Amino acid sequence: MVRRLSRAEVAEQAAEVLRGNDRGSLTVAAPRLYPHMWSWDAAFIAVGLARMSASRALTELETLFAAQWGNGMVPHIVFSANAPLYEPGPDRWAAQETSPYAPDHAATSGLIQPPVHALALLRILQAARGAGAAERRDVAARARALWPRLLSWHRYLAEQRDADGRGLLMIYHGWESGMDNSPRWDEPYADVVPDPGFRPFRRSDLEALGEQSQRPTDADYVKYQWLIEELRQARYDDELARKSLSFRVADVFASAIFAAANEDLARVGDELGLGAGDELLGYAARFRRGVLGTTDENGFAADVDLRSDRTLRTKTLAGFAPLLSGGLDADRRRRLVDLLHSPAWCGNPDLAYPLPPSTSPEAPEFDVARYWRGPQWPPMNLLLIWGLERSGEHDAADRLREAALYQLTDGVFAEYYQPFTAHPLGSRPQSWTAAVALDLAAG
Ligand code: 9WN
Repeated sequence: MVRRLSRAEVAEQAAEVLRGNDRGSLTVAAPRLYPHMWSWDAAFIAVGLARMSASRALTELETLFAAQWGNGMVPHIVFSANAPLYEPGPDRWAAQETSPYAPDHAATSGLIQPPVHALALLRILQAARGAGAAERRDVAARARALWPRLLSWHRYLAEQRDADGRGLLMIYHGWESGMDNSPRWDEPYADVVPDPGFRPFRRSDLEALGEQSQRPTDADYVKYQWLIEELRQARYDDELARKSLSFRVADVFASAIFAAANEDLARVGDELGLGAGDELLGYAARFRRGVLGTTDENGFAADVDLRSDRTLRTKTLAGFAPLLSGGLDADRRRRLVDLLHSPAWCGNPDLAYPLPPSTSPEAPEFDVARYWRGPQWPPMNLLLIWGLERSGEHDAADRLREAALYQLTDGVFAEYYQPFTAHPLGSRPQSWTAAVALDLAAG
């Protein structure tokens, strides 16, 4: 029998995890498997840290954005020195040698991850309201200094990742979605054919975790590594990448996050007395339309393979994207929330907790243990909770919040969970899981 922690114990132990993974000005995503800073992890971590200290939470975003590229891109990994081996490491990316935009003071990857950062910044400012006057003033001043970097990140995404203005972000790699081996990408990956002479590198992930059945397969990994090679050959140049890469997909979930992030960044800008509100709300509207344009009769959204222009209708939790971006009419929003509660998702009778699996148990690709192909991921629960709240679906948000917190009362803070047995999987303790636990426990 697992001993269940009280809400206060969850908060206490989660804070302990974040302190243990804190390296001063950044929190590593996980001590062994991911010993560096990851972009969207950092945003979730900041949301959790804000429950302890708004000032320290802001430091997390400052560290990430200090590694921003000259063209506004925020890299998906910022490498820390003297960390255990992680492949692909800085040598593989060779960012500084390859792109004029890469910063010279930080080693980074050359990909992006979903833009959750403005959602985090808004929450940091909200947390700062409860702090003393000196911290409040300090956080506001630093947020004002950071804000132009978020604006240039959003401009990069709108201009370079949606060059034709359809309101959907183009990604160059499954890693850019943050849902690496999700069935969302099976079809586009079928067209990725590594050069026969290409030598893939070490599976540091398997060495750290020792559990092959919970990670992407070797066949997946060769493609992941090959795409980095292609991107490096394109010199991380977006114009070239848009034409040449063998993986180019419109990511509907990241696009919905981006719509929400533009609204939140506009709100932060307003609060801090900064401009660009119209521009940001314009992006929000464009991406809201883009997401809605992919939906079916239930409001369930789809990705698009931009090389073949095929719509990718897989049953993954990315389909709930419109809850985040908004704009569904009341009928379809009702149907989408009903779908979320149906046996295909949270209402599945075999689930240990009524939380959305990353892939529907009714989908042929569903796998109980393998990474993004079935397990439940705490930060995704939080995103859906936020989406339901944004959509005015407060009862549904509360139900999800309660189940999400209960799952984390096992005190393990695992990367992901087996949906039928609630068994903790992947790396542990995982920082963003602890951060989500802290946020949920704070209520
Ligand atoms: C590749 C850090 C990251 C998360 C991703 C998750 C996983 C990396 C990996 O770990 O991706 O970026 O090595 O598998 O899929 O969402 O940000 O926690």
